[in-house]
Amino acid sequence: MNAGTVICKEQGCIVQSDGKCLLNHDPVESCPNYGADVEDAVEPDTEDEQRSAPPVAIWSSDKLSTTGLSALSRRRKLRVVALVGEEKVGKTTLLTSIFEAYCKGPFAGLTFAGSETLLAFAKLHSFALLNSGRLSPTVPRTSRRDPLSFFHLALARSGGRTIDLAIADRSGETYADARTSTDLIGTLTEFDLAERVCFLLDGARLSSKDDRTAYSRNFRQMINALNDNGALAHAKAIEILSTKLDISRANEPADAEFMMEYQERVVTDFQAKGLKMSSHEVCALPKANRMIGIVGLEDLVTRWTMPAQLPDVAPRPIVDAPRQIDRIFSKTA
Ligand SMILES: Nc1nc2c(ncn2[C@@H]2O[C@H](COP(=O)(O)OP(=O)(O)OP(=O)(O)O)[C@@H](O)[C@H]2O)c(=O)[nH]1
Ligand SMILES: [Mg+2]
Repeated sequence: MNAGTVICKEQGCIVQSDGKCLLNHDPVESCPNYGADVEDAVEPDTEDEQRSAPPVAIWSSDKLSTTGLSALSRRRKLRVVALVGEEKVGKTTLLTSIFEAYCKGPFAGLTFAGSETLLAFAKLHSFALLNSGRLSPTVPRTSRRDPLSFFHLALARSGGRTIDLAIADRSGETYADARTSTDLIGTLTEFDLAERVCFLLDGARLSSKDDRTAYSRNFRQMINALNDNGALAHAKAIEILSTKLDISRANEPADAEFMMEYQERVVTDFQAKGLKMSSHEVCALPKANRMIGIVGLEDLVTRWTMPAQLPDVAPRPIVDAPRQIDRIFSKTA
Protein backbone atom coordinates (compact mmCIF):
# COMPACT_ATOMS: atom_id res chain seq x y z
CA MET A 1 0.00 0.00 0.00
CA ASN A 2 1.19 3.52 -0.74
CA ALA A 3 2.26 5.26 2.53
CA GLY A 4 0.49 8.42 1.42
CA THR A 5 -2.91 6.80 0.83
CA VAL A 6 -5.43 7.91 3.50
CA ILE A 7 -7.36 4.98 4.94
CA CYS A 8 -9.05 6.58 7.95
CA LYS A 9 -11.78 9.22 8.00
CA GLU A 10 -10.72 10.64 11.41
CA GLN A 11 -9.01 14.03 10.95
CA GLY A 12 -5.31 13.82 11.90
CA CYS A 13 -5.19 10.03 12.07
CA ILE A 14 -2.12 8.67 10.30
CA VAL A 15 -2.80 4.96 10.80
CA GLN A 16 -1.61 4.32 7.28
CA SER A 17 1.91 5.41 8.40
CA ASP A 18 2.27 4.45 12.06
CA GLY A 19 -0.26 1.62 12.30
CA LYS A 20 -1.86 3.22 15.44
CA CYS A 21 -5.48 4.36 15.78
CA LEU A 22 -5.81 7.97 16.94
CA LEU A 23 -8.90 6.97 19.00
CA ASN A 24 -6.95 4.02 20.49
CA HIS A 25 -9.02 1.27 18.92
CA ASP A 26 -7.23 -2.06 19.00
CA PRO A 27 -7.23 -3.73 16.59
CA VAL A 28 -7.35 -0.69 14.28
CA GLU A 29 -10.00 -2.37 12.09
CA SER A 30 -12.51 -2.04 15.01
CA CYS A 31 -12.47 1.78 14.61
CA PRO A 32 -15.61 2.87 12.76
CA ASN A 33 -13.56 5.43 10.81
CA TYR A 34 -10.96 2.94 9.65
CA GLY A 35 -11.36 1.83 6.04
CA ALA A 36 -14.48 3.96 5.63
CA ASP A 37 -15.11 5.59 2.28
CA VAL A 38 -12.54 8.39 2.42
CA GLU A 39 -12.96 9.45 -1.24
CA ASP A 40 -15.03 12.51 -0.30
CA ALA A 41 -12.82 13.43 2.61
CA VAL A 42 -9.60 13.77 0.66
CA GLU A 43 -8.51 15.77 -2.33
CA PRO A 44 -7.84 13.44 -5.23
CA ASP A 45 -4.17 13.35 -6.09
CA THR A 46 -2.96 13.51 -9.68
CA GLU A 47 -2.80 9.75 -9.94
CA ASP A 48 -6.48 9.44 -8.92
CA GLU A 49 -7.43 12.13 -11.40
CA GLN A 50 -5.62 10.25 -14.11
CA ARG A 51 -7.42 7.05 -13.12
CA SER A 52 -10.82 8.69 -13.46
CA ALA A 53 -9.92 10.21 -16.88
CA PRO A 54 -11.81 8.64 -19.79
CA PRO A 55 -10.04 5.52 -21.10
CA VAL A 56 -7.81 5.92 -24.13
CA ALA A 57 -8.68 3.56 -26.96
CA ILE A 58 -5.78 1.29 -27.92
CA TRP A 59 -5.76 -0.12 -31.46
CA SER A 60 -6.39 -3.81 -30.91
CA SER A 61 -4.89 -4.83 -34.26
CA ASP A 62 -7.67 -7.39 -34.55
CA LYS A 63 -9.87 -7.67 -37.63
CA LEU A 64 -11.78 -4.51 -38.49
CA SER A 65 -15.52 -4.05 -38.30
CA THR A 66 -17.29 -1.85 -40.85
CA THR A 67 -16.99 1.06 -38.38
CA GLY A 68 -13.26 0.38 -37.93
CA LEU A 69 -12.81 0.30 -41.68
CA SER A 70 -14.56 3.59 -42.12
CA ALA A 71 -12.28 5.16 -39.44
CA LEU A 72 -9.24 3.77 -41.24
CA SER A 73 -10.51 5.01 -44.60
CA ARG A 74 -10.40 8.55 -43.22
CA ARG A 75 -6.65 8.16 -42.63
CA ARG A 76 -5.65 5.97 -45.59
CA LYS A 77 -6.87 5.56 -49.15
CA LEU A 78 -8.14 2.00 -49.12
CA ARG A 79 -8.80 -0.44 -51.93
CA VAL A 80 -11.50 -2.76 -50.70
CA VAL A 81 -11.69 -6.30 -52.10
CA ALA A 82 -14.62 -8.57 -51.20
CA LEU A 83 -14.10 -12.34 -51.15
CA VAL A 84 -17.44 -13.99 -51.87
CA GLY A 85 -18.30 -17.68 -51.92
CA GLU A 86 -20.13 -20.44 -50.16
CA GLU A 87 -18.74 -22.21 -47.10
CA LYS A 88 -15.34 -23.91 -47.25
CA VAL A 89 -14.51 -22.55 -50.70
CA GLY A 90 -11.23 -21.10 -49.38
CA LYS A 91 -11.86 -17.37 -48.72
CA THR A 92 -10.06 -17.17 -45.37
CA THR A 93 -7.27 -19.45 -46.59
CA LEU A 94 -6.66 -17.15 -49.56
CA LEU A 95 -6.23 -14.03 -47.48
CA THR A 96 -4.04 -15.88 -44.98
CA SER A 97 -1.81 -17.11 -47.81
CA ILE A 98 -1.35 -13.54 -49.05
CA PHE A 99 -0.25 -12.51 -45.55
CA GLU A 100 2.04 -15.54 -45.34
CA ALA A 101 3.72 -14.58 -48.63
CA TYR A 102 4.66 -11.20 -47.10
CA CYS A 103 5.97 -12.89 -43.93
CA LYS A 104 8.65 -14.41 -46.17
CA GLY A 105 9.68 -11.18 -47.89
CA PRO A 106 8.79 -9.03 -50.90
CA PHE A 107 6.09 -10.55 -53.10
CA ALA A 108 4.58 -9.51 -56.45
CA GLY A 109 7.00 -6.57 -56.59
CA LEU A 110 5.72 -5.17 -53.28
CA THR A 111 7.05 -5.12 -49.75
CA PHE A 112 5.04 -5.44 -46.55
CA ALA A 113 4.68 -1.93 -45.11
CA GLY A 114 2.36 -2.60 -42.17
CA SER A 115 -1.07 -3.77 -41.19
CA GLU A 116 -3.75 -2.46 -38.86
CA THR A 117 -4.95 -6.04 -38.42
CA LEU A 118 -1.67 -7.75 -37.65
CA LEU A 119 -3.08 -9.67 -34.69
CA ALA A 120 -6.00 -10.96 -36.77
CA PHE A 121 -3.63 -12.16 -39.50
CA ALA A 122 -1.30 -13.73 -36.92
CA LYS A 123 -4.23 -15.58 -35.29
CA LEU A 124 -5.21 -17.12 -38.64
CA HIS A 125 -1.64 -17.79 -39.66
CA SER A 126 -0.86 -19.60 -36.39
CA PHE A 127 -3.10 -22.49 -37.53
CA ALA A 128 -0.78 -23.06 -40.47
CA LEU A 129 2.39 -23.18 -38.41
CA LEU A 130 4.13 -26.36 -37.33
CA ASN A 131 4.04 -25.35 -33.65
CA SER A 132 0.23 -25.25 -33.79
CA GLY A 133 0.52 -29.02 -33.39
CA ARG A 134 -1.70 -29.68 -36.40
CA LEU A 135 -0.72 -32.31 -38.92
CA SER A 136 -1.94 -30.22 -41.80
CA PRO A 137 -2.17 -26.41 -42.20
CA THR A 138 -5.64 -24.92 -41.99
CA VAL A 139 -7.60 -21.85 -40.87
CA PRO A 140 -10.58 -21.77 -38.50
CA ARG A 141 -14.04 -21.70 -40.11
CA THR A 142 -15.65 -18.28 -40.26
CA SER A 143 -18.77 -18.59 -38.17
CA ARG A 144 -22.20 -17.46 -39.33
CA ARG A 145 -22.33 -15.43 -36.11
CA ASP A 146 -19.11 -13.54 -37.01
CA PRO A 147 -19.94 -10.18 -38.50
CA LEU A 148 -18.39 -8.93 -41.72
CA SER A 149 -14.70 -8.25 -41.07
CA PHE A 150 -11.83 -6.66 -42.94
CA PHE A 151 -8.11 -7.44 -43.03
CA HIS A 152 -5.70 -4.61 -43.83
CA LEU A 153 -2.38 -4.81 -45.66
CA ALA A 154 -0.17 -1.87 -46.56
CA LEU A 155 2.15 -2.78 -49.43
CA ALA A 156 4.98 -0.57 -50.69
CA ARG A 157 6.31 -0.27 -54.21
CA SER A 158 10.04 0.27 -54.69
CA GLY A 159 9.40 3.94 -55.50
CA GLY A 160 7.92 4.38 -52.02
CA ARG A 161 4.22 4.58 -52.91
CA THR A 162 2.09 2.53 -50.55
CA ILE A 163 -1.10 0.73 -51.49
CA ASP A 164 -3.59 -0.09 -48.75
CA LEU A 165 -5.68 -3.21 -49.32
CA ALA A 166 -8.69 -4.03 -47.15
CA ILE A 167 -9.92 -7.56 -47.77
CA ALA A 168 -13.45 -8.41 -46.66
CA ASP A 169 -14.24 -11.84 -45.26
CA ARG A 170 -17.46 -13.28 -43.90
CA SER A 171 -19.02 -16.68 -43.47
CA GLY A 172 -19.94 -18.68 -46.54
CA GLU A 173 -23.31 -19.57 -44.99
CA THR A 174 -24.35 -15.91 -45.12
CA TYR A 175 -23.68 -15.80 -48.87
CA ALA A 176 -25.52 -19.10 -49.34
CA ASP A 177 -28.50 -17.62 -47.45
CA ALA A 178 -28.40 -14.45 -49.56
CA ARG A 179 -28.56 -16.55 -52.73
CA THR A 180 -31.96 -17.91 -51.79
CA SER A 181 -33.30 -15.07 -49.60
CA THR A 182 -32.52 -12.06 -51.75
CA ASP A 183 -33.90 -9.62 -49.17
CA LEU A 184 -30.64 -10.26 -47.26
CA ILE A 185 -28.54 -8.84 -50.10
CA GLY A 186 -29.14 -5.24 -48.99
CA THR A 187 -27.52 -6.05 -45.62
CA LEU A 188 -24.23 -7.16 -47.23
CA THR A 189 -22.36 -3.85 -46.89
CA GLU A 190 -19.14 -5.15 -48.45
CA PHE A 191 -20.74 -4.67 -51.87
CA ASP A 192 -21.18 -0.94 -51.21
CA LEU A 193 -17.51 -0.62 -50.20
CA ALA A 194 -15.66 -2.98 -52.53
CA GLU A 195 -14.13 -1.79 -55.78
CA ARG A 196 -13.28 -5.41 -56.61
CA VAL A 197 -15.51 -8.41 -55.97
CA CYS A 198 -13.96 -11.88 -56.18
CA PHE A 199 -16.25 -14.89 -56.46
CA LEU A 200 -14.44 -17.98 -55.27
CA LEU A 201 -15.36 -21.10 -57.22
CA ASP A 202 -14.54 -24.38 -55.52
CA GLY A 203 -12.43 -26.29 -58.03
CA ALA A 204 -12.69 -29.45 -55.96
CA ARG A 205 -16.50 -29.45 -56.05
CA LEU A 206 -16.75 -28.37 -59.67
CA SER A 207 -14.43 -31.11 -60.86
CA SER A 208 -16.25 -33.77 -58.87
CA LYS A 209 -18.91 -35.56 -60.95
CA ASP A 210 -21.18 -36.02 -57.92
CA ASP A 211 -21.19 -32.44 -56.79
CA ARG A 212 -20.82 -30.38 -59.93
CA THR A 213 -24.43 -30.16 -61.17
CA ALA A 214 -25.90 -28.58 -58.08
CA TYR A 215 -22.77 -26.59 -57.27
CA SER A 216 -22.37 -25.02 -60.73
CA ARG A 217 -26.07 -24.04 -60.72
CA ASN A 218 -25.82 -22.48 -57.25
CA PHE A 219 -22.68 -20.56 -58.18
CA ARG A 220 -24.35 -18.88 -61.15
CA GLN A 221 -27.50 -18.31 -59.15
CA MET A 222 -25.48 -16.42 -56.52
CA ILE A 223 -23.93 -14.02 -59.05
CA ASN A 224 -27.32 -13.57 -60.73
CA ALA A 225 -29.05 -12.80 -57.42
CA LEU A 226 -26.40 -10.24 -56.44
CA ASN A 227 -26.37 -8.65 -59.89
CA ASP A 228 -30.17 -8.48 -60.21
CA ASN A 229 -30.37 -6.81 -56.79
CA GLY A 230 -27.78 -4.16 -57.62
CA ALA A 231 -25.00 -5.47 -55.35
CA LEU A 232 -22.43 -5.52 -58.16
CA ALA A 233 -23.20 -2.04 -59.49
CA HIS A 234 -20.26 -0.35 -57.64
CA ALA A 235 -17.60 -2.94 -58.52
CA LYS A 236 -14.99 -1.76 -61.01
CA ALA A 237 -13.78 -5.34 -61.50
CA ILE A 238 -15.27 -8.75 -60.83
CA GLU A 239 -13.13 -11.87 -60.70
CA ILE A 240 -13.92 -15.55 -60.64
CA LEU A 241 -11.17 -17.30 -58.72
CA SER A 242 -11.30 -21.05 -59.07
CA THR A 243 -9.65 -22.50 -55.97
CA LYS A 244 -8.07 -25.80 -54.87
CA LEU A 245 -6.18 -26.46 -58.09
CA ASP A 246 -4.22 -29.19 -56.29
CA ILE A 247 -7.45 -31.24 -56.03
CA SER A 248 -9.09 -30.36 -59.35
CA ARG A 249 -5.92 -31.13 -61.34
CA ALA A 250 -5.78 -34.62 -59.86
CA ASN A 251 -9.06 -35.45 -61.60
CA GLU A 252 -9.45 -36.71 -65.17
CA PRO A 253 -8.67 -34.35 -68.10
CA ALA A 254 -12.40 -34.35 -69.01
CA ASP A 255 -13.20 -32.85 -65.59
CA ALA A 256 -10.60 -30.13 -66.05
CA GLU A 257 -12.12 -29.41 -69.47
CA PHE A 258 -15.58 -29.13 -67.93
CA MET A 259 -14.23 -26.61 -65.43
CA MET A 260 -12.56 -24.49 -68.09
CA GLU A 261 -15.67 -24.46 -70.27
CA TYR A 262 -17.90 -23.63 -67.31
CA GLN A 263 -15.73 -20.66 -66.29
CA GLU A 264 -15.59 -19.34 -69.86
CA ARG A 265 -19.38 -19.63 -70.20
CA VAL A 266 -19.99 -17.80 -66.92
CA VAL A 267 -17.58 -14.99 -67.87
CA THR A 268 -19.08 -14.59 -71.36
CA ASP A 269 -22.65 -14.59 -70.06
CA PHE A 270 -22.02 -12.01 -67.37
CA GLN A 271 -19.87 -9.83 -69.62
CA ALA A 272 -22.88 -9.75 -71.95
CA LYS A 273 -24.87 -8.40 -68.98
CA GLY A 274 -22.34 -5.55 -68.64
CA LEU A 275 -20.15 -6.89 -65.80
CA LYS A 276 -16.36 -6.37 -66.06
CA MET A 277 -15.64 -10.00 -65.30
CA SER A 278 -12.52 -12.14 -65.70
CA SER A 279 -11.59 -15.61 -64.46
CA HIS A 280 -8.37 -16.89 -62.87
CA GLU A 281 -7.05 -20.00 -61.18
CA VAL A 282 -5.58 -20.00 -57.69
CA CYS A 283 -4.15 -22.54 -55.32
CA ALA A 284 -3.57 -20.95 -51.93
CA LEU A 285 -2.85 -24.10 -49.93
CA PRO A 286 -1.72 -27.10 -52.02
CA LYS A 287 -2.39 -29.68 -49.30
CA ALA A 288 -3.43 -32.47 -51.67
CA ASN A 289 -0.44 -32.09 -53.96
CA ARG A 290 2.46 -29.98 -52.74
CA MET A 291 4.18 -30.32 -56.13
CA ILE A 292 1.66 -27.86 -57.59
CA GLY A 293 2.76 -25.19 -55.13
CA ILE A 294 1.09 -21.83 -54.60
CA VAL A 295 -0.54 -20.80 -57.88
CA GLY A 296 -1.98 -17.52 -59.09
CA LEU A 297 -1.33 -15.50 -55.91
CA GLU A 298 1.34 -13.25 -57.39
CA ASP A 299 -0.86 -12.32 -60.38
CA LEU A 300 -3.78 -11.79 -58.03
CA VAL A 301 -1.85 -9.32 -55.83
CA THR A 302 -0.58 -7.56 -58.98
CA ARG A 303 -4.16 -7.13 -60.24
CA TRP A 304 -5.45 -5.96 -56.86
CA THR A 305 -2.68 -3.37 -56.49
CA MET A 306 -2.52 -2.23 -60.13
CA PRO A 307 -2.28 1.59 -60.47
CA ALA A 308 -5.78 2.96 -60.89
CA GLN A 309 -6.58 4.02 -64.44
CA LEU A 310 -6.66 7.76 -64.76
CA PRO A 311 -9.94 9.12 -66.05
CA ASP A 312 -9.96 10.24 -69.67
CA VAL A 313 -10.06 14.03 -69.43
CA ALA A 314 -9.47 14.80 -73.12
CA PRO A 315 -12.20 17.16 -74.34
CA ARG A 316 -14.80 15.49 -76.54
CA PRO A 317 -15.15 16.93 -80.09
CA ILE A 318 -18.35 18.89 -80.50
CA VAL A 319 -20.38 17.86 -83.53
CA ASP A 320 -21.66 20.81 -85.66
CA ALA A 321 -20.09 23.33 -83.30
CA PRO A 322 -21.17 26.93 -83.88
CA ARG A 323 -17.69 28.31 -83.02
CA GLN A 324 -14.87 28.06 -85.59
CA ILE A 325 -12.30 27.12 -82.92
CA ASP A 326 -14.41 24.13 -81.86
CA ARG A 327 -14.78 23.00 -85.48
CA ILE A 328 -10.99 23.13 -85.98
CA PHE A 329 -10.54 21.23 -82.73
CA SER A 330 -13.04 18.52 -83.76
CA LYS A 331 -10.95 17.90 -86.91
CA THR A 332 -7.71 17.50 -84.95
CA ALA A 333 -9.11 15.46 -82.07
N1 LIG B 1 -6.45 -28.82 -50.90
C1 LIG B 1 -6.73 -27.55 -50.71
N2 LIG B 1 -7.50 -27.18 -49.67
C2 LIG B 1 -7.77 -25.88 -49.52
C3 LIG B 1 -7.29 -24.87 -50.41
N3 LIG B 1 -7.76 -23.68 -49.99
C4 LIG B 1 -8.49 -23.92 -48.88
N4 LIG B 1 -8.50 -25.24 -48.60
C5 LIG B 1 -9.15 -25.91 -47.48
O1 LIG B 1 -10.56 -25.72 -47.57
C6 LIG B 1 -11.14 -25.65 -46.27
C7 LIG B 1 -11.99 -24.42 -46.15
O2 LIG B 1 -11.18 -23.27 -46.29
P1 LIG B 1 -11.59 -21.86 -45.66
O3 LIG B 1 -10.55 -20.89 -46.07
O4 LIG B 1 -11.92 -21.99 -44.23
O5 LIG B 1 -12.92 -21.60 -46.47
P2 LIG B 1 -13.95 -20.37 -46.29
O6 LIG B 1 -14.42 -20.03 -47.66
O7 LIG B 1 -13.31 -19.27 -45.51
O8 LIG B 1 -15.10 -21.08 -45.51
P3 LIG B 1 -16.13 -20.42 -44.46
O9 LIG B 1 -15.30 -19.77 -43.40
O10 LIG B 1 -16.91 -21.57 -44.00
O11 LIG B 1 -16.96 -19.44 -45.22
C8 LIG B 1 -9.96 -25.66 -45.27
O12 LIG B 1 -9.82 -26.95 -44.75
C9 LIG B 1 -8.77 -25.30 -46.14
O13 LIG B 1 -7.58 -25.87 -45.64
C10 LIG B 1 -6.48 -25.30 -51.51
O14 LIG B 1 -6.02 -24.51 -52.34
N5 LIG B 1 -6.25 -26.64 -51.61
MG1 LIG C 1 -13.72 -18.40 -43.69
